[in-house]
Amino acid sequence: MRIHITYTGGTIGMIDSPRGLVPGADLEGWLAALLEGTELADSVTMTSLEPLIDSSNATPESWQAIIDDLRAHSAADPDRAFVVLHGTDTMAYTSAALSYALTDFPSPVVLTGSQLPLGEVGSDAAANVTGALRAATSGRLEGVALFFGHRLLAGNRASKCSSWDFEGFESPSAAPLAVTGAPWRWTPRAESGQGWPSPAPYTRHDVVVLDMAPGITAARLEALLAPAPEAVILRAFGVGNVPSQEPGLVEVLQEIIAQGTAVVVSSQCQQAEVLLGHYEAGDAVARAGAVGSRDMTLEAVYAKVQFLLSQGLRGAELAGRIGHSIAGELTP
Ligand code: ASN
Repeated sequence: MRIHITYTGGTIGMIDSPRGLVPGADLEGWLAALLEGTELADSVTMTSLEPLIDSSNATPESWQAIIDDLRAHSAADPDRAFVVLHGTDTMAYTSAALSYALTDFPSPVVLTGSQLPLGEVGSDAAANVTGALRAATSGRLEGVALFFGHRLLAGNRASKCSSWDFEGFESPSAAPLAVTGAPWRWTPRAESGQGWPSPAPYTRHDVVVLDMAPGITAARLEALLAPAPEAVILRAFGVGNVPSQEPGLVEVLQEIIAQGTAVVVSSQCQQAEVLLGHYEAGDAVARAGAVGSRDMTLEAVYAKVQFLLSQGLRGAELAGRIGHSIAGELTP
């Protein structure tokens, strides 16, 4: 099977510089050596996106550049499988973003990267790239996934959980799609989505992610939300609780919702089921028109809000779509 690799940057292809790690390794040469003598030796093509970036510099436009590359190569050869090499810092945002925009894509897409550059002894780069290639060509995968450490995770259920561990990603609310071994153990994916045919391209929208903390005042929240963004993701406590006894705090949210800003309440718990009516502390924001993010990761919610804004949805219409699965990003 032929495979196309979209190389976007990240530690995997970085080298030392006086300013710290920067892209610059001979990734193509390394990959050719890695695959020499295997059945994949002559089946891989690669695009290096310009410029190669540390993924902390990624934006919705970067997500779109990957999507454009995938679609261009799929149009040329629909039987291909696809791997995206990406920095780990925002890989879970990108994998979620790709999952919404590629529900009509005919081939599986697997993202991976590494904690150590490919040139370092003991690097996790080779294991992750070969694992991603194996997953992409397995014939058992649909949609967008993320391979890291020893696990294949649904792309819109994954979250970076460690800045150093070779098992750097978790899927807190969904079982891994596969675990490596001899043989790999596969678990059928439980969730599916409604899909989104012919999505408009990602464009960058003004979305604020805001953490609640004990003692936050209405004045501070108001200042953080001025001028009003297009959408707010409020990282609240537990099942989505917001301080309800802080004078004026919920009113600030009511006010921006009334002005047309969508407010999505998520949780600071990595594993959460956001249920806004469960406590009085969450009910007030729900009555104001905020919606809960259910069991989506922050990365999945953020990318979903950017996706829906890019499709032209705003305010209550956007909020109303948050609880509906596009690509299996939440448990129904
Ligand atoms: N800063 C790097 C990146 O996200 C981290 C990594 O790839 N391990 O591009």
